[in-house]
Amino acid sequence: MPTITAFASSPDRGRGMARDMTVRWALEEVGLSYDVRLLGFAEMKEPDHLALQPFGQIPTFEEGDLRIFESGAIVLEIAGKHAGLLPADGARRARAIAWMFAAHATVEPPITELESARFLENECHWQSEHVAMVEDRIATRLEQLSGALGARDWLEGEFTSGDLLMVQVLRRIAETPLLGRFPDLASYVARGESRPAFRRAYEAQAEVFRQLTGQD
Ligand code: GTB
Repeated sequence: MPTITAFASSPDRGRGMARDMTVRWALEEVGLSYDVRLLGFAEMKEPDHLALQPFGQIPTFEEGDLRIFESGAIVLEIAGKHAGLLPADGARRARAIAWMFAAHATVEPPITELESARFLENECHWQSEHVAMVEDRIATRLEQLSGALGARDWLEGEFTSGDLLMVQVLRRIAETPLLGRFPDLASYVARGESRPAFRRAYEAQAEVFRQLTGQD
């Protein structure tokens, strides 16, 4: 059974925004049971964890001799070994993998930049201009993504690990007006969140917060 790492005390208070959620969801999609090792912030920077994750972050994935980090790489490893996340046909499989890279390398960067601009630049007189500029860049990406999705439920017709990563990236702006400007993408995210595997993964990480705090 693989073991993943997650925050012992997630700053998202159980809302499934930390990246162990991505890995949990992939494991649930392929029907693989897993153990979770919960880590405090100090433990994440200690040599034992740095040997697993050079940047002192979660998530990591261990199974037998295999020890990997980076949520996208972990999902690719799971999807490559177990049916349910990647099409069998070579060309379709390659397209699904392209969407995985697109989620993390093309759509996510301006979303990460928006979070930094919002939370770390409060003292900067140019914050509002920076936020507006980054929001425009995100809107461009969303418009392009919406065009690529078209009338389909999933980016390549059937659900793949490309959709899993893309939905996880879009969830980060679900509480901003940006996603609401693209009702098709908001529905796409809702479709992802309504998958039974997503719900199981969400509940599992929310339970960590409930156990920690006794709160819902
Ligand atoms: N590229 C890596 C991957 O995809 O695996 C990024 C991993 C990463 O960012 N890990 C974060 C971490 O360990 C947790 S998920 N941070 C601690 C550190 O760097 O010291 C990012 C995250 C954290 C919290 C929220 N939140 O509270 O809403 C959302 C997302």
